[in-house]
Amino acid sequence: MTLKFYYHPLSSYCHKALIALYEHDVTFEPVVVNFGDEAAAAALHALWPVGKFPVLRDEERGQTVAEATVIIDYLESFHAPRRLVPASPDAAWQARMWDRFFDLYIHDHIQKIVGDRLRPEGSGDAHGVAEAKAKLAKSYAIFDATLGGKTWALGDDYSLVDCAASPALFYASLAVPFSDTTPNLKAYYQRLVKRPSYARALKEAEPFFSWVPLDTKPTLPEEARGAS
Ligand SMILES: N[C@@H](CCC(=O)N[C@@H](CS)C(=O)NCC(=O)O)C(=O)O
Repeated sequence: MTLKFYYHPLSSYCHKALIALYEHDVTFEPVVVNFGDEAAAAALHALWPVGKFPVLRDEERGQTVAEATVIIDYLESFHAPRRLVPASPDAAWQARMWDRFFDLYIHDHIQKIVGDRLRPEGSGDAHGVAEAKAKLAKSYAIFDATLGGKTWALGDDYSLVDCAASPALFYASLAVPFSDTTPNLKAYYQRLVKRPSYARALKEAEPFFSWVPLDTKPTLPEEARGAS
């Protein structure tokens, strides 16, 4: 098989790229990396010394591709028939901007909160966590206003931004639940978890949900039950 996807079913940034693989219905070999397994972690580092996943290895083209957004771009350039990054220049820069928004202003904040729970006893950063939670609430409000009545982040077509938004919102909402002040966001989230590509990724993550180091553990959303 020419494409190998290094990931873990629970990892949020891996979900982002996995959604695109499922959206495109691309054939690939899943390689589950458990960081607790030294050999598996070393194999990932050998491919991508940064040591983070997702990583895509294209054996046929001899390329190693890291960073979820870049993997999505790469799939579109070489392996996928349809576009998750819109072709029109105006829609394309908006897709890029909101992709950055979800990574930097939602996803990274929930990573900060989760990361804090993994720190050794006594070395937590309570101030940083409180700040991250406040920033999440602010980002929710910003996106709720931007989204308005649109079905997907950019309008009628499911895009890169929706791939980014799905895991970011899934995990962020465990730490900072959506409130009635962001009804557009709440309804959008329900559409995201029902999308077959994300419902499938969530179903595959479900056996690992108890590993999430937050007080509120994830549960498979009702909308994602029955996904295959
Ligand atoms: N900017 C990267 C972020 C990737 C990332 O943070 N991956 C996490 C899992 S969600 C990871 O590999 N964590 C392990 C580590 O940092 O050691 C992307 O967009 O792909």
